[in-house]
Amino acid sequence: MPDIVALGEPLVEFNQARSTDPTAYVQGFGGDTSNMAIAAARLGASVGYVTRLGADRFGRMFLDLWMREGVDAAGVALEAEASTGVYFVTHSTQGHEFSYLRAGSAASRMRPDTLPLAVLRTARLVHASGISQAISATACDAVFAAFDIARAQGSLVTYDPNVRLKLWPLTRARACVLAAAAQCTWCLPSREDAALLFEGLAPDAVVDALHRAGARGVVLKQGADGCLVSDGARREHLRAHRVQSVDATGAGDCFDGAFAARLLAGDDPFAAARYANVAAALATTGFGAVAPLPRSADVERALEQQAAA
Ligand code: KDG
Repeated sequence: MPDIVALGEPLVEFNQARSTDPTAYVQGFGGDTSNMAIAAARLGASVGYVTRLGADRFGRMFLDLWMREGVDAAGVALEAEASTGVYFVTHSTQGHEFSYLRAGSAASRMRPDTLPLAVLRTARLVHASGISQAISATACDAVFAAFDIARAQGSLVTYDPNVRLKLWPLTRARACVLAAAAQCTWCLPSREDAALLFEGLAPDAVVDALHRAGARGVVLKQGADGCLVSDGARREHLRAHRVQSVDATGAGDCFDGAFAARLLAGDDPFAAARYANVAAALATTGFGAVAPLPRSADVERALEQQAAA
Protein backbone atom coordinates (compact mmCIF):
# COMPACT_ATOMS: atom_id res chain seq x y z
CA MET A 1 0.00 0.00 0.00
CA PRO A 2 1.31 3.51 -0.83
CA ASP A 3 2.92 5.79 1.78
CA ILE A 4 1.64 9.02 0.22
CA VAL A 5 -2.01 9.25 -0.82
CA ALA A 6 -3.25 12.29 -2.77
CA LEU A 7 -6.95 12.95 -3.23
CA GLY A 8 -8.57 15.19 -5.84
CA GLU A 9 -9.43 15.62 -9.49
CA PRO A 10 -7.25 14.79 -12.49
CA LEU A 11 -7.90 16.83 -15.63
CA VAL A 12 -6.94 16.08 -19.19
CA GLU A 13 -4.96 19.10 -20.34
CA PHE A 14 -5.04 20.93 -23.67
CA ASN A 15 -2.18 23.42 -23.57
CA GLN A 16 -2.02 26.11 -26.25
CA ALA A 17 0.91 25.26 -28.51
CA ARG A 18 3.78 27.70 -29.06
CA SER A 19 3.13 27.97 -32.76
CA THR A 20 1.84 30.65 -35.06
CA ASP A 21 -1.54 28.89 -34.95
CA PRO A 22 -3.41 30.04 -31.78
CA THR A 23 -5.96 27.23 -32.22
CA ALA A 24 -3.34 24.45 -31.87
CA TYR A 25 -3.30 22.66 -28.49
CA VAL A 26 -1.00 19.98 -27.15
CA GLN A 27 -2.71 17.27 -25.12
CA GLY A 28 -1.19 16.49 -21.75
CA PHE A 29 -2.32 15.78 -18.21
CA GLY A 30 -3.05 18.00 -15.22
CA GLY A 31 -5.08 18.25 -12.05
CA ASP A 32 -3.11 19.62 -9.14
CA THR A 33 -3.21 16.57 -6.85
CA SER A 34 -2.49 14.13 -9.70
CA ASN A 35 0.48 16.33 -10.65
CA MET A 36 1.61 16.22 -7.01
CA ALA A 37 1.32 12.42 -6.93
CA ILE A 38 3.31 11.99 -10.15
CA ALA A 39 5.97 14.45 -8.94
CA ALA A 40 6.39 12.50 -5.69
CA ALA A 41 6.53 9.17 -7.55
CA ARG A 42 9.17 10.48 -10.01
CA LEU A 43 11.21 11.51 -6.98
CA GLY A 44 11.17 8.01 -5.55
CA ALA A 45 8.19 7.99 -3.14
CA SER A 46 5.56 5.26 -2.88
CA VAL A 47 2.38 7.07 -3.97
CA GLY A 48 -1.29 6.34 -4.54
CA TYR A 49 -4.16 8.44 -5.84
CA VAL A 50 -7.82 8.68 -4.80
CA THR A 51 -10.45 9.96 -7.20
CA ARG A 52 -13.35 8.99 -9.42
CA LEU A 53 -12.91 8.90 -13.21
CA GLY A 54 -15.40 8.76 -16.05
CA ALA A 55 -15.61 5.31 -17.64
CA ASP A 56 -14.42 7.02 -20.82
CA ARG A 57 -11.33 7.33 -23.00
CA PHE A 58 -9.87 10.14 -20.88
CA GLY A 59 -10.39 8.06 -17.73
CA ARG A 60 -8.50 5.15 -19.31
CA MET A 61 -5.72 7.54 -20.36
CA PHE A 62 -5.26 8.51 -16.71
CA LEU A 63 -5.15 4.88 -15.56
CA ASP A 64 -2.42 4.26 -18.17
CA LEU A 65 -0.54 7.41 -17.12
CA TRP A 66 -0.52 6.47 -13.43
CA MET A 67 0.58 2.93 -14.28
CA ARG A 68 3.48 4.31 -16.35
CA GLU A 69 4.39 6.74 -13.57
CA GLY A 70 4.19 4.15 -10.78
CA VAL A 71 1.23 5.81 -9.02
CA ASP A 72 -1.00 3.19 -7.38
CA ALA A 73 -4.63 3.50 -8.56
CA ALA A 74 -6.25 1.06 -6.12
CA GLY A 75 -8.11 4.07 -4.68
CA VAL A 76 -9.53 5.14 -8.06
CA ALA A 77 -13.14 4.26 -8.95
CA LEU A 78 -14.96 4.54 -12.28
CA GLU A 79 -18.29 6.35 -12.73
CA ALA A 80 -20.50 5.11 -15.55
CA GLU A 81 -22.61 8.26 -15.64
CA ALA A 82 -20.11 11.11 -15.41
CA SER A 83 -17.07 12.24 -17.38
CA THR A 84 -13.41 12.81 -16.66
CA GLY A 85 -12.69 16.56 -16.40
CA VAL A 86 -10.83 18.61 -19.01
CA TYR A 87 -9.04 21.97 -18.95
CA PHE A 88 -7.45 24.28 -21.48
CA VAL A 89 -4.35 26.39 -20.80
CA THR A 90 -3.98 29.56 -22.86
CA HIS A 91 -0.96 31.84 -22.70
CA SER A 92 -0.62 35.61 -22.99
CA THR A 93 1.70 38.34 -21.77
CA GLN A 94 -0.30 38.17 -18.50
CA GLY A 95 0.83 34.54 -17.92
CA HIS A 96 -1.32 31.43 -18.24
CA GLU A 97 -5.08 31.09 -17.88
CA PHE A 98 -7.12 27.94 -17.18
CA SER A 99 -10.57 27.25 -18.70
CA TYR A 100 -12.41 24.24 -17.29
CA LEU A 101 -14.88 21.66 -18.57
CA ARG A 102 -15.39 19.85 -15.29
CA ALA A 103 -18.79 20.73 -13.78
CA GLY A 104 -20.56 17.51 -12.72
CA SER A 105 -17.40 15.47 -13.40
CA ALA A 106 -16.87 11.97 -12.03
CA ALA A 107 -14.39 13.29 -9.44
CA SER A 108 -16.95 15.81 -8.17
CA ARG A 109 -19.06 12.77 -7.15
CA MET A 110 -16.55 11.82 -4.44
CA ARG A 111 -18.19 11.57 -1.03
CA PRO A 112 -16.94 10.58 2.43
CA ASP A 113 -18.61 7.18 2.03
CA THR A 114 -16.86 6.50 -1.30
CA LEU A 115 -13.37 6.93 0.22
CA PRO A 116 -11.17 3.83 -0.11
CA LEU A 117 -10.53 3.24 3.59
CA ALA A 118 -7.96 0.47 3.11
CA VAL A 119 -5.78 2.84 1.06
CA LEU A 120 -6.11 5.76 3.47
CA ARG A 121 -5.59 3.70 6.62
CA THR A 122 -2.08 2.65 5.60
CA ALA A 123 -0.98 6.05 4.27
CA ARG A 124 1.81 7.83 6.16
CA LEU A 125 0.90 11.14 4.50
CA VAL A 126 -2.41 12.32 3.00
CA HIS A 127 -2.51 15.27 0.59
CA ALA A 128 -5.41 17.28 -0.81
CA SER A 129 -6.03 20.81 -2.03
CA GLY A 130 -8.52 23.63 -2.18
CA ILE A 131 -9.35 22.40 -5.70
CA SER A 132 -10.22 18.96 -4.28
CA GLN A 133 -12.62 20.80 -1.94
CA ALA A 134 -13.99 23.27 -4.50
CA ILE A 135 -15.24 20.78 -7.08
CA SER A 136 -18.36 19.91 -5.02
CA ALA A 137 -19.75 19.98 -1.50
CA THR A 138 -19.47 16.18 -1.22
CA ALA A 139 -15.83 16.24 -2.40
CA CYS A 140 -15.16 18.95 0.20
CA ASP A 141 -16.64 16.67 2.87
CA ALA A 142 -14.50 13.81 1.54
CA VAL A 143 -11.34 15.91 1.99
CA PHE A 144 -12.22 16.68 5.61
CA ALA A 145 -13.05 13.00 6.23
CA ALA A 146 -9.74 11.86 4.69
CA PHE A 147 -7.83 14.38 6.83
CA ASP A 148 -9.69 13.11 9.93
CA ILE A 149 -8.64 9.55 9.13
CA ALA A 150 -5.01 10.62 8.62
CA ARG A 151 -4.91 12.62 11.86
CA ALA A 152 -6.55 9.88 13.90
CA GLN A 153 -3.83 7.44 12.86
CA GLY A 154 -0.99 9.94 13.37
CA SER A 155 -0.20 10.37 9.65
CA LEU A 156 1.00 13.65 8.16
CA VAL A 157 -1.46 15.88 6.32
CA THR A 158 -0.25 18.24 3.58
CA TYR A 159 -2.65 20.76 2.09
CA ASP A 160 -2.30 23.22 -0.78
CA PRO A 161 -5.04 25.91 -0.85
CA ASN A 162 -4.68 26.32 -4.65
CA VAL A 163 -7.49 28.88 -4.69
CA ARG A 164 -9.36 28.92 -8.01
CA LEU A 165 -12.07 31.57 -8.06
CA LYS A 166 -13.54 30.01 -11.19
CA LEU A 167 -14.57 27.12 -8.92
CA TRP A 168 -15.94 28.87 -5.83
CA PRO A 169 -16.48 32.34 -4.35
CA LEU A 170 -13.73 33.85 -2.21
CA THR A 171 -15.69 33.85 1.05
CA ARG A 172 -16.44 30.12 0.80
CA ALA A 173 -12.89 29.38 -0.36
CA ARG A 174 -11.46 31.29 2.61
CA ALA A 175 -13.70 29.49 5.12
CA CYS A 176 -12.84 26.02 3.75
CA VAL A 177 -9.12 26.79 3.40
CA LEU A 178 -8.91 27.97 7.01
CA ALA A 179 -10.82 24.89 8.19
CA ALA A 180 -8.43 22.63 6.25
CA ALA A 181 -5.41 24.60 7.50
CA ALA A 182 -6.56 23.80 11.03
CA GLN A 183 -6.36 20.08 10.21
CA CYS A 184 -3.05 19.96 8.38
CA THR A 185 0.53 19.34 9.40
CA TRP A 186 1.87 21.39 6.49
CA CYS A 187 -0.04 24.11 4.68
CA LEU A 188 1.55 24.89 1.30
CA PRO A 189 0.00 28.05 -0.21
CA SER A 190 1.33 29.98 -3.19
CA ARG A 191 1.73 33.74 -3.07
CA GLU A 192 -1.28 33.97 -5.41
CA ASP A 193 -3.33 32.07 -2.81
CA ALA A 194 -2.01 34.37 -0.09
CA ALA A 195 -2.93 37.49 -2.09
CA LEU A 196 -6.51 36.26 -2.44
CA LEU A 197 -6.98 34.88 1.07
CA PHE A 198 -5.10 37.53 3.04
CA GLU A 199 -5.20 40.59 0.81
CA GLY A 200 -2.33 42.95 1.53
CA LEU A 201 -0.60 40.87 4.22
CA ALA A 202 3.19 40.60 4.05
CA PRO A 203 4.65 37.06 3.69
CA ASP A 204 5.52 36.73 7.39
CA ALA A 205 2.03 37.85 8.39
CA VAL A 206 0.49 35.25 6.03
CA VAL A 207 2.56 32.53 7.69
CA ASP A 208 1.51 33.83 11.13
CA ALA A 209 -2.16 33.83 10.09
CA LEU A 210 -1.98 30.21 8.91
CA HIS A 211 -0.28 29.14 12.14
CA ARG A 212 -3.02 30.94 14.06
CA ALA A 213 -5.61 29.04 11.99
CA GLY A 214 -4.02 25.82 13.26
CA ALA A 215 -1.46 24.77 10.62
CA ARG A 216 1.54 23.26 12.39
CA GLY A 217 3.92 24.08 9.54
CA VAL A 218 3.66 26.48 6.60
CA VAL A 219 5.58 26.88 3.36
CA LEU A 220 4.64 30.00 1.41
CA LYS A 221 5.66 29.37 -2.21
CA GLN A 222 6.78 32.64 -3.78
CA GLY A 223 7.68 31.66 -7.34
CA ALA A 224 10.78 33.49 -8.56
CA ASP A 225 11.27 34.83 -5.01
CA GLY A 226 11.76 31.35 -3.51
CA CYS A 227 9.79 30.26 -0.45
CA LEU A 228 9.28 31.00 3.22
CA VAL A 229 9.35 27.92 5.48
CA SER A 230 8.13 27.86 9.07
CA ASP A 231 7.75 24.89 11.40
CA GLY A 232 6.25 27.12 14.08
CA ALA A 233 9.54 27.49 15.97
CA ARG A 234 11.99 28.37 13.21
CA ARG A 235 11.50 30.34 10.01
CA GLU A 236 13.75 30.46 6.94
CA HIS A 237 13.54 32.10 3.53
CA LEU A 238 14.97 30.04 0.65
CA ARG A 239 16.04 31.78 -2.53
CA ALA A 240 14.64 30.47 -5.82
CA HIS A 241 16.77 28.22 -7.97
CA ARG A 242 17.51 30.16 -11.17
CA VAL A 243 16.30 28.49 -14.36
CA GLN A 244 15.05 29.45 -17.82
CA SER A 245 11.29 29.26 -17.04
CA VAL A 246 8.82 28.80 -19.88
CA ASP A 247 5.59 27.62 -18.20
CA ALA A 248 4.77 27.66 -14.48
CA THR A 249 1.77 25.29 -14.78
CA GLY A 250 2.08 22.62 -12.08
CA ALA A 251 5.21 24.05 -10.41
CA GLY A 252 3.44 24.45 -7.05
CA ASP A 253 2.13 20.88 -7.31
CA CYS A 254 5.66 19.69 -8.00
CA PHE A 255 6.81 21.53 -4.87
CA ASP A 256 4.12 19.73 -2.84
CA GLY A 257 5.05 16.30 -4.23
CA ALA A 258 8.78 16.83 -3.72
CA PHE A 259 8.26 18.21 -0.20
CA ALA A 260 6.07 15.22 0.79
CA ALA A 261 8.50 12.73 -0.76
CA ARG A 262 11.48 14.20 1.09
CA LEU A 263 9.63 14.47 4.43
CA LEU A 264 8.83 10.76 4.23
CA ALA A 265 12.40 10.00 3.17
CA GLY A 266 13.48 11.48 6.53
CA ASP A 267 14.54 15.03 5.61
CA ASP A 268 13.82 17.77 8.11
CA PRO A 269 11.24 20.24 6.74
CA PHE A 270 13.87 22.84 5.81
CA ALA A 271 15.92 20.33 3.81
CA ALA A 272 12.72 19.00 2.24
CA ALA A 273 11.73 22.54 1.21
CA ARG A 274 15.19 23.23 -0.20
CA TYR A 275 14.87 20.14 -2.39
CA ALA A 276 11.27 20.98 -3.36
CA ASN A 277 12.26 24.55 -4.24
CA VAL A 278 14.73 23.24 -6.82
CA ALA A 279 12.34 20.55 -8.11
CA ALA A 280 9.61 23.18 -8.63
CA ALA A 281 12.00 25.47 -10.52
CA LEU A 282 12.95 22.60 -12.85
CA ALA A 283 9.24 21.91 -13.46
CA THR A 284 8.91 25.37 -15.07
CA THR A 285 11.52 24.64 -17.76
CA GLY A 286 9.07 22.73 -20.01
CA PHE A 287 5.46 23.12 -21.13
CA GLY A 288 2.46 21.53 -19.41
CA ALA A 289 1.89 20.27 -15.88
CA VAL A 290 3.23 16.71 -16.03
CA ALA A 291 5.77 16.38 -18.85
CA PRO A 292 8.47 18.59 -17.23
CA LEU A 293 8.17 17.15 -13.69
CA PRO A 294 11.78 16.26 -12.75
CA ARG A 295 13.25 12.99 -11.54
CA SER A 296 15.58 12.56 -8.56
CA ALA A 297 18.75 12.65 -10.70
CA ASP A 298 17.69 16.02 -12.23
CA VAL A 299 17.08 17.57 -8.81
CA GLU A 300 20.29 16.19 -7.34
CA ARG A 301 22.31 17.53 -10.29
CA ALA A 302 20.72 20.98 -9.85
CA LEU A 303 21.37 20.92 -6.09
CA GLU A 304 25.05 20.11 -6.75
CA GLN A 305 25.27 22.96 -9.27
CA GLN A 306 23.65 25.28 -6.72
CA ALA A 307 26.16 24.23 -4.03
CA ALA A 308 29.09 24.72 -6.43
CA ALA A 309 27.94 28.20 -7.57
O1 KDG B 1 -1.49 23.63 -10.56
C1 KDG B 1 -1.80 23.25 -11.88
C2 KDG B 1 -3.24 22.88 -11.87
O2 KDG B 1 -3.99 23.99 -11.49
C3 KDG B 1 -3.69 22.40 -13.20
O3 KDG B 1 -3.09 21.15 -13.50
C4 KDG B 1 -5.18 22.31 -13.35
O4 KDG B 1 -5.72 21.19 -11.33
C5 KDG B 1 -5.93 22.10 -12.09
C6 KDG B 1 -6.96 23.05 -11.76
O5 KDG B 1 -8.00 22.61 -11.30
O6 KDG B 1 -6.73 24.25 -11.92
